[in-house]
Amino acid sequence: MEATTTHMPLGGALDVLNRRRKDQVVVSTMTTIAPWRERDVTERDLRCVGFMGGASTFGLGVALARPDVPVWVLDGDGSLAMQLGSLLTIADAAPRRFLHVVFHNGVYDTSGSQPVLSEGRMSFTGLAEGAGYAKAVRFEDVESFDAAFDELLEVDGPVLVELMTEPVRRDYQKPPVPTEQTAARSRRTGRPCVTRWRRPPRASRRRAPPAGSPCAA
Ligand SMILES: Cc1ncc(C[n+]2csc(CCOP(=O)(O)OP(=O)(O)O)c2C)c(N)n1
Ligand SMILES: [Mg+2]
Repeated sequence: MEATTTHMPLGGALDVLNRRRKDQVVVSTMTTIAPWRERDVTERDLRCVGFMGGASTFGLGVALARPDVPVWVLDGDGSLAMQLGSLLTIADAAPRRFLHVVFHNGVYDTSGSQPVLSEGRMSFTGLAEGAGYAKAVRFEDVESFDAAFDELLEVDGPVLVELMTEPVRRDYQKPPVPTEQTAARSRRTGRPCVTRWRRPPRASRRRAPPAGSPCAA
């Protein structure tokens, strides 16, 4: 029988981390940035924005500069997939107090929920073990992650934790599939096959005009 994977909510996973948070430097990226910021923000919270795949080596730089400070990296699966070599770099440097948390939601959630390559077949735990991490563990529910977490913090790193999480932006509007009409036009003209789509209005654009503005009702 085929084993099915269950997925935990992102918020529940972040709560487990936040409850143990002390003096660690935490590098967040992608869909973890906003919800982590809503929790306890300190001057030790660093954000890796846009630089896809850079969070883990950014964290490694901090760990090498300050071996006395524990570093947690909250990484995206698509991001890590883009920079798999960073696993070797981190394993080779072997920072002792380094926790690499990969949020394995199966998609490039931030950019529109496209599936990550080889989803359902690959394992970041396997990749990290193969690269030479001291320990790598996968969790599918908040409770088992919570129960194992304190012990993991005692392990000499680098440690990778792969959290099977639910994507958060299921409502993202994807561009429509080209219609037969646009495909035929493309074949006729040799121009790219593009179907126009309208971006949903930004919340800021929907805001009511300020009182006194000629546009105010
Ligand atoms: C080098 C590079 N390529 C593409 C992008 C565009 N981009 C921004 S976020 C993102 C998806 C990130 O996916 P993942 O790391 O899985 O994080 P999630 O959004 O699922 O939390 C992409 C493709 C980028 N920022 N940098
Ligand atoms: Mg992802």
